Amino acid sequence: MKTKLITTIMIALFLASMATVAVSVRATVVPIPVYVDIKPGSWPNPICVTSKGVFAVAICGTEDFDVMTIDPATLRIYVERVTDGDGVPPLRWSYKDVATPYTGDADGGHALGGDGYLDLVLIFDTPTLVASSLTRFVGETVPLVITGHLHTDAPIMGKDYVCVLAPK
Ligand SMILES: [Ca+2]
Ligand SMILES: [Ca+2]
Repeated sequence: MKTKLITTIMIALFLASMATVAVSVRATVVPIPVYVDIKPGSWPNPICVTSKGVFAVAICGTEDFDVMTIDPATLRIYVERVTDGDGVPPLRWSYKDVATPYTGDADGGHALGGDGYLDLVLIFDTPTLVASSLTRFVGETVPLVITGHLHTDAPIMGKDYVCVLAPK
């Protein structure tokens, strides 16, 4: 009887350790990289720290990536390596071809518009982003990161740069 109890406990411990392994494997899933264009059709992407408006960010569709697979409600934007809160969620979104993936130097960009592939266009509140982290970067070009999930739960990540302007 006692042996049976010990065996049961050992099986339970084994299953618990397997569950821990499964959780840690899930947590280290590498996000799918996506092309992001802040202020589509414009480069560099200026954001004034006293702006009261909104700004658009496109996640670019490509021949191999359908933006309809993204779950927009899961998306958040934040300054790379700055972790004040969990990032800013979009106010709203729509689907329109307004951007072209940029494939040049890491911190560059272009002012191209649509390319024939549908994009996910997200609208963010500028004061909310500024308040979350941007004020400390006036005069600098900083990377903004967007993270979120597809409807399948797979994580995605992309980034683009903004030029942070002082009040005029
Ligand atoms: Ca842009
Ligand atoms: Ca496009």
